[in-house]
Amino acid sequence: MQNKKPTVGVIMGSKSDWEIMKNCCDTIKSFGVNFDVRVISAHRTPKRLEKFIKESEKKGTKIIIAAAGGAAHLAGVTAALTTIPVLGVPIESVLKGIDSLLSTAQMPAGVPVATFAIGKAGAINSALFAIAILSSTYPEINRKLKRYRANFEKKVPKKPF
Ligand code: RP5
Repeated sequence: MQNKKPTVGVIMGSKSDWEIMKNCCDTIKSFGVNFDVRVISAHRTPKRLEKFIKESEKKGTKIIIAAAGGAAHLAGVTAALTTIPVLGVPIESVLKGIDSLLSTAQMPAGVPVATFAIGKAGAINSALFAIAILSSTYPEINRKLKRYRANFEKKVPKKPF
């Protein structure tokens, strides 16, 4: 049983990714979980990435969500630098995010990145997956996740008309 409130790191390659990643942060927030959100690029700000990972390890961040578009290295490089689990969100790009998806998902064996759908669905699901990971150790988060799922039952109509 852990008492300290957990933190999820949320990083994205550019400020332009925020419109999508806001959905991720809003979802984490709705479960009352702390998050630490930054713009960090694997190729534009590699030193910032190293510093962020060192800080995250020091403060006990449980999961890092990394979003990037195009030749999306951010999640993979992050996973290479830490053993904190990394969840990757491919951001839509000039190739409609297929490049981002493959760059994030196709990690060679040894350094995994759990990869989600392109765009908004992936942003939300990465947050919900982080919540699911945390719910095995934090009963209060588990209760909230069960409530969230139960709401689907109430919201989805039984008939289409
Ligand atoms: C990636 O390049 C970012 O994650 C973003 O999705 C994409 C475009 O970045 P900007 O040119 O909009 O800054 O590194």
